[in-house]
Amino acid sequence: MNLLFPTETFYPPGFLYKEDFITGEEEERLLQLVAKTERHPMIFHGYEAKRKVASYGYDWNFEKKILTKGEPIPQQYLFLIERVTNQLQLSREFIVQLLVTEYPVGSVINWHRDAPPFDLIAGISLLSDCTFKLRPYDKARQNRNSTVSLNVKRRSFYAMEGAARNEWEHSIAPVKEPRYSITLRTLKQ
Ligand SMILES: O=C(O)CCC(=O)C(=O)O
Repeated sequence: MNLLFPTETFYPPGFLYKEDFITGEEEERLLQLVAKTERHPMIFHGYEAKRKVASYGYDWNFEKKILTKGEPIPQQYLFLIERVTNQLQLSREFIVQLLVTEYPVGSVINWHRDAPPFDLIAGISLLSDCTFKLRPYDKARQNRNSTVSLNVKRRSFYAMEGAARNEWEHSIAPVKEPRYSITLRTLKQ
């Protein structure tokens, strides 16, 4: 279709997206770090998901609905945390969790809002792109046109706060190639 005026991608208020947030070399460094990290199957609302995770700092247990404090965030992730906090104009001490997620081919993350104790969520994508979807959390606001579907690229960064985090939910469609993500979170005050 040849549009006279290019259409701008709509992002829900509070959603930020930046491509090429890290270089190929930095991505490689992070993938090597992730490869050395022990990842365990994600249990989400009673089901073992296909994806695997490793959590540092605070962790939300979806089964027991409690926040626990685990291993500190390894120093090797500091450059990434600083890049994210500089981007968001936030002091780096506010980042209380770093979650590594491995998505084997075909794995998904179903519609959800983030865990209750966390506030801002930032995600860095590694190795492959994914289809990232957002839709209003309130069922009454959901309709045929209310789902926003984005091609979130490898090496990109997204952040969700405010309405995008609280009034919208998100999901990732089955990945066509292995994907990793690093998710950083702040705590609600
Ligand atoms: O992999 C991603 O980018 C999304 C992660 C996510 O939604 C979550 O951990 O709750």
